[in-house]
Amino acid sequence: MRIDVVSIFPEYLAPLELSLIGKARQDGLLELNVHDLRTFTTDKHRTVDDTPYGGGAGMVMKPEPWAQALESVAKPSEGAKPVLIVPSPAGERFNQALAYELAEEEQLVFACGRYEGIDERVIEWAQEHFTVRPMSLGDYVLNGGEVAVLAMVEAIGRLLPGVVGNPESLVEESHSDGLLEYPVYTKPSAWRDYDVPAVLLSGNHGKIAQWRRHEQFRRTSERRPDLLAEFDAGSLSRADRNAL
Ligand code: 6GU
Repeated sequence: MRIDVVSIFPEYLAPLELSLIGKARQDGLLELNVHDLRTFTTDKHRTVDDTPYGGGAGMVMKPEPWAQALESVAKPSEGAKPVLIVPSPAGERFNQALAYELAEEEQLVFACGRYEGIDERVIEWAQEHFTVRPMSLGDYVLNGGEVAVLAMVEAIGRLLPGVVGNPESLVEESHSDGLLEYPVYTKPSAWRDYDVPAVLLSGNHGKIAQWRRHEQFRRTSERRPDLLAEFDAGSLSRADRNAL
């Protein structure tokens, strides 16, 4: 996969050189390029923003630097349009299902807006060259798209083949099956006034699996009842019904 990020703060993306994603880049599993939007301006002051038509607070990002930047990074392969992700609190909610879907793409381009956002005509124009996906992390406001890109690139990048050493760790994690993950424990079995649940020390693997499934449902209904409402009851196995 190839990922291009366009931002006026390229240094904000430096953490993508670290840890799992940094290693994936070094290993050639992921090609990731960060571009400074200002290099696509043509005026002396390298202007990227201006006042909003219709009035109001704040500044809006000018369209032409964005068009220059996006045209320069787009690498359509075999006629397939790259996906342009525009981080915005006004976007579609990003989730694990979308991470899996986007992990299948040849190229992702992230357009990090700042200020009050990017001139809307860029979003319309970009549809000629990209599949455009405005995306939000959740219902709160960040100062710009950069932090959201860190989150989305990590969520997508770890799903690429070879990035996570043991692919089994992707199976039994929160959201992989629409439920939250069960709680985990390690040694010592007695710690301060707290004991590890006895079933986990029993060696009974059927009982352990049932307990873990039950904890997944319990946690999900307590913390994220919205997920449980979406959970497809039709897909419940006999073991799930026993765990409920
Ligand atoms: Cl993707 N961008 C911004 N600016 N704020 C957000 C967000 C994205 N997701 C939640 N808040």
